[in-house]
Amino acid sequence: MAIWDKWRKGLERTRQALRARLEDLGGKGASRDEMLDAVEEALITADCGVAIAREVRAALARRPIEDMPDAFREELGRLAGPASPLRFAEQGPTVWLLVGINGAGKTTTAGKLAELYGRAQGRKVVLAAADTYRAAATEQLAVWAQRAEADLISGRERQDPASVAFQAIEQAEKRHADLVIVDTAGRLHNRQGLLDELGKIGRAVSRALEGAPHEVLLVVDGATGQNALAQAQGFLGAVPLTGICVTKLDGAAKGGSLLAVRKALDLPVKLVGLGEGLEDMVAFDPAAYVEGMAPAFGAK
Ligand SMILES: Nc1nc2c(ncn2[C@@H]2O[C@H](COP(=O)(O)OP(=O)(O)O)[C@@H](O)[C@H]2O)c(=O)[nH]1
Ligand SMILES: [Mg+2]
Repeated sequence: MAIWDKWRKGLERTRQALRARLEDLGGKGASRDEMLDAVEEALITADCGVAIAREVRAALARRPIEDMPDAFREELGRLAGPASPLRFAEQGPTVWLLVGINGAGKTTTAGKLAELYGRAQGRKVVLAAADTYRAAATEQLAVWAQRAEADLISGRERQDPASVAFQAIEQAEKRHADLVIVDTAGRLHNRQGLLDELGKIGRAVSRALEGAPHEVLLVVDGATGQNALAQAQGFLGAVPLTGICVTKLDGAAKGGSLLAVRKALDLPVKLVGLGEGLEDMVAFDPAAYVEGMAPAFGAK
């Protein structure tokens, strides 16, 4: 499937929710205030949150009425931020660390990244199973490793996750792998325990390889809408995050949560998950996002 079709299909539910609010505005002589109300409501329906909905409303209020459809798209684009490519090492293996709460989509994302930036682009990938609390977590990553033709490095059950990450990088260097993707656990006995562990993994990765990790990506579940925000904020401070991966944008009419998370964390969105399959991950493309989200005013 062409990339733009993936975006359009993935964001279909959000687009329909927006359309339901905006379709009556075209060519029917809606007043300026009716239009602004509809836009604000539509954005709240799509889970952009009240702050963003008001911000967009205020920006549109400054524009002539005939500009509103374009201004709406421009505002979404501005709030989405620029595209921000993932960082690779100049030499030796690149290391990306995935963090986020349980169920956010880390393990699935690790597999999809191994496909997108590994197999599909001719890079040799090592997947590191640093969620050692459940045997099932390693098994799940092993399935993805097989699908994406990546190597899997796993520890013993309960082995220190930081040491698994360290070993994975050592192995990657030995095997001349290009990319190491470290999957981590999302739940521990308490939040501080989790943050301490992530900090330790981050330090182990830096010790294993100068300049690593090249990305620390916070994986957030976009289908939880505004709850994604609370999830994300809980991770600030554990490890220095470099970007956001918003998963499950296909799962609900809550595509606007991406804007809320980006604004709250002030970090670039780098990746978006648009489905459960191996190829359902795309680099974030603000233009495609806006296109996928925004129905034309008045469109049926
Ligand atoms: N629809 C959809 N489901 C996803 C996406 N990413 C992950 N999932 C599903 O979310 C669930 C939890 O994912 P998992 O990777 O195990 O989360 P983890 O606990 O963070 O490792 C699984 O059922 C995945 O198939 C996505 O982009 N779209
Ligand atoms: Mg997992």
